Amino acid sequence: VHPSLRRELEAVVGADHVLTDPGLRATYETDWTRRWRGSALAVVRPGSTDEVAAVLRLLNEARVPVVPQGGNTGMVGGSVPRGGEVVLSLTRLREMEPVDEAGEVTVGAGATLTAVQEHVRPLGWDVGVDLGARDSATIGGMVASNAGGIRVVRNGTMRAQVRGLEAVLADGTILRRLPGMLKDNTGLHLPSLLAGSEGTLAVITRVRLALVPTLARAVVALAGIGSIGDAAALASRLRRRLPTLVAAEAFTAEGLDLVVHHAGLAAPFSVRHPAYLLVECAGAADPLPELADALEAEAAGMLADVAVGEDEATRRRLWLLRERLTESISGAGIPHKLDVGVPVARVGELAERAPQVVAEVAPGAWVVLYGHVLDGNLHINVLGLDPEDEAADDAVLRLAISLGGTISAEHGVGVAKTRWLEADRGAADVAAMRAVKRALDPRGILNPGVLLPPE
Ligand code: FAD
Ligand code: S2G
Ligand code: ZN
Repeated sequence: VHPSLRRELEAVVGADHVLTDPGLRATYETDWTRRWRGSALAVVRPGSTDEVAAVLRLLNEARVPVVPQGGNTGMVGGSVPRGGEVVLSLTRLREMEPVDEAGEVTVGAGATLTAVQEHVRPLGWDVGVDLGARDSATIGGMVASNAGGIRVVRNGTMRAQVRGLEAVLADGTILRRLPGMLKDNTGLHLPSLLAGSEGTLAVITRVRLALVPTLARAVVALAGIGSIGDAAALASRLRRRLPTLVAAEAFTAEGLDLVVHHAGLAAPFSVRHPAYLLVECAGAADPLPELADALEAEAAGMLADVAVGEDEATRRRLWLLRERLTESISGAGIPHKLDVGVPVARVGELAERAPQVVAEVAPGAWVVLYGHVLDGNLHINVLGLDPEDEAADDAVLRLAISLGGTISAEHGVGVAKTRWLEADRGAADVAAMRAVKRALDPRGILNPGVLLPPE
């Protein structure tokens, strides 16, 4: 980085927070899946909203591109440099305000999900979104990528949790509407616009979250089932009966094999079933009786083996079989992770056909399927591919589009899926997105190459 620019950056954030040494930059330059990496001009770590504004003003003036970064747990290569950008790490913006008894809290963009959970749960509140990366994923990154996770069927995605935001535009302008209201009809809604913008429209510095009440009683059931499609169909019928349903996840036997092997967890049953359905019910009273009745009434011979967890430890042990899939797959190689969505009624067809379309173009590859079935969201992870070979990605993403679905249900577009954005959203939508991008970041310094394909 040019010495004068470096001196100006150091004058804003302090020399300790402008990293140019390759060794110090390294952890900021490779994504979690290890599929994307690039060398940053520098890593800059502002300690306040005003410092973010001053840094962006400098970089916008110098036309230096910026990659905003939170916990760097994103799955689509959007949080790491492609080469020559400044990585703007928001992890120092961690402060959390006292919880408002109306069930809201304002936190810094760099606060991790776990930190916020620990901050609000003792007061009887919880964050509506939960996901396996909770210890590293930051609230700012979760808003920017509109994270989904394991509670969407009950609480919606991250966009639905955001009551107010503070963010900084490329030229250093600070936008702030933090008190936030559930109903606020005063023109364009900033939180909706920035949620899912993946660091391309503004840098989020503070978030006001609407919280959900903690539910005193919970039960988890894990069952062997014939297929992912059966799991989706049964979960839909359970949702109709069970207002206490908060999660419905499914995964295949191949995934369980990896978790047992890599995470060293015990298989839940002596028999290896083709697929598994995990559901969680939670409420003020014990939800087990109604779950048992619903399974009795709706499962009609579809389930083989059922394990039930009532106490915290058993529930956690059952969840780990699902939550350890991501790291277990990464233990087996560098996966091409295709997080796609289809209408729930077509989840079965997607699960059937995805391995077939992959086999046609990549005979040596193998597929691990799992996901949030009631969100219509499967994570089609393909292993055994050359990182540069995107034939399997193309086949799966086009399959999702052909089923009336989306090329990204929760992880976003990043750099991974820009090639398919127009095939999914159409030229008109992409043009409209470009118009908004040009308006808010006219010099195009915010995360170039992410979300919108190069013109
Ligand atoms: P990063 O990875 O640092 O960045 C993500 C994107 O947001 C990038 O484009 C970046 O430029 C931008 N960004 C980051 N911070 C800011 C900011 N303050 N302002 C503006 N832009 C910003 N995701 C799900 O949706 N559901 C899941 O169930 C799920 N499970 C996961 C499980 C594991 C084990 C792992 C490793 C990841 C999982 N993820 C999941 C993916 C990831 O955790 C989410 O995408 C999360 O929202 C990323 O947060 P982060 O702070 O790590 O963001
Ligand atoms: C999950 C994590 C990323 C992946 O575990 O729900 O979102 O595809 C995923 O493994
Ligand atoms: Zn997921």
